Amino acid sequence: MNDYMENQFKKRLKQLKEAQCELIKKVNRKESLGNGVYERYINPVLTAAHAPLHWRYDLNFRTNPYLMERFGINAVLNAGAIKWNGKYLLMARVEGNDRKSFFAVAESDTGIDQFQFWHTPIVMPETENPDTNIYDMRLVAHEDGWIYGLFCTERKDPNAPPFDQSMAVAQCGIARTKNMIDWQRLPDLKTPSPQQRNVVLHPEFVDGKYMFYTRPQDGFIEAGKGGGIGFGFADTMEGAVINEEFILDPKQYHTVYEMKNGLGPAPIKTAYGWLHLAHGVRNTAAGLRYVLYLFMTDLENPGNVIFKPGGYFMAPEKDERIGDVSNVLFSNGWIVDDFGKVLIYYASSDTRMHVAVSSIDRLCDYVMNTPPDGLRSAASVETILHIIERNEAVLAAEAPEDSVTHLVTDL
Ligand code: M1P
Repeated sequence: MNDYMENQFKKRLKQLKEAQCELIKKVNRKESLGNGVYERYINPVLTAAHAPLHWRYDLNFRTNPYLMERFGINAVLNAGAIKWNGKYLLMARVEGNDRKSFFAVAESDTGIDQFQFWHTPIVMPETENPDTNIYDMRLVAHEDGWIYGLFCTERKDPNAPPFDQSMAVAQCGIARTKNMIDWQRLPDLKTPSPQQRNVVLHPEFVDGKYMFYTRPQDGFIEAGKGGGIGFGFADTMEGAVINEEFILDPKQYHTVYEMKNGLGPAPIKTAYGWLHLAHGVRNTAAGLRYVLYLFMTDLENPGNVIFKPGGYFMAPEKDERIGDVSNVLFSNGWIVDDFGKVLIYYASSDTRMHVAVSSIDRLCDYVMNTPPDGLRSAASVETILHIIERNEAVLAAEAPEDSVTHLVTDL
């Protein structure tokens, strides 16, 4: 009987190893026809199934004869990203079946596939006020020489009445490293707002100070009177304090960021301005819908928005729509690669990670030339009429047999 069980154990272990190896080695492919702004890659780049077997299973026959999972992983999402020593690294939010998230680095040679987790998760030191949950790290190689990780630290609200076990407080945790392995925890960011999430560090000093993008919020879920994406300055990272927050990108009625918004990764410096990726949230009968949008701020004054296309840049599609929190795209990591290529890492429905590819040129073109939100239906029609008018000469010059548009126009 024992021999039989041991053989079953070995067989199952072999199958588990083969399945994971096949998943990790899978080559990814670009979608054939994107929208011209970016192309999505077809397979998710990181999932719960990528979590190493030695994190999840006791691999000893004597203590785990059924080879059952001892620590389940529920989801891998919202990853920060950085290119480090020629490798593409994702600092993933790994969420266990117990709902607690932690950070773990997955590495790839290509940036678009074959991501593999490092041997152990990140051991993140705590402050004197221990974190209940940590998630959504933004990685920033700051010009001061450190790599900073800013993330959300969540703790139970000390004022929660006993009947409410869900009241929490979100704040910005800060840690830094020089090698991506050993992290030095710094005091949490202090701001005038009751709660903070989606805080991002600007990669350069501004007038000799550290600049932070913030998202002031009244409660754990509701941004409330916290008006949108804000910013503020601190003198030091070793006990960072923002005394005043300014709103740079307000939430606005009847837009994709009507309910709340938050900055994604740290902005990219381009010849025209700082390129920002953010998420916008609106409410629907089916719950909150999270989409991604872009805007650009002034090079000299990064708190001043100079271009902002209307609507979303990316929204959940096909399988991306479904997951633990459905109808959500969220991004907190992108990498500028050689020749101006940009790898945009995003999570779908709080469940898995994907990548889309674009370039600095294309993203700047998109941000600078996409019409802004006219905020009324009539303004949208006016925008389309203007595009048609500009196309008339092009349409007139086309041979009818070459043009689908002509067929439609002729009907
Ligand atoms: O569930 C969607 C997202 O909700 C939060 O984002 P925000 O603070 O903007 O509402 C975060 O908890 C994020 O992790 C999550 O993906």
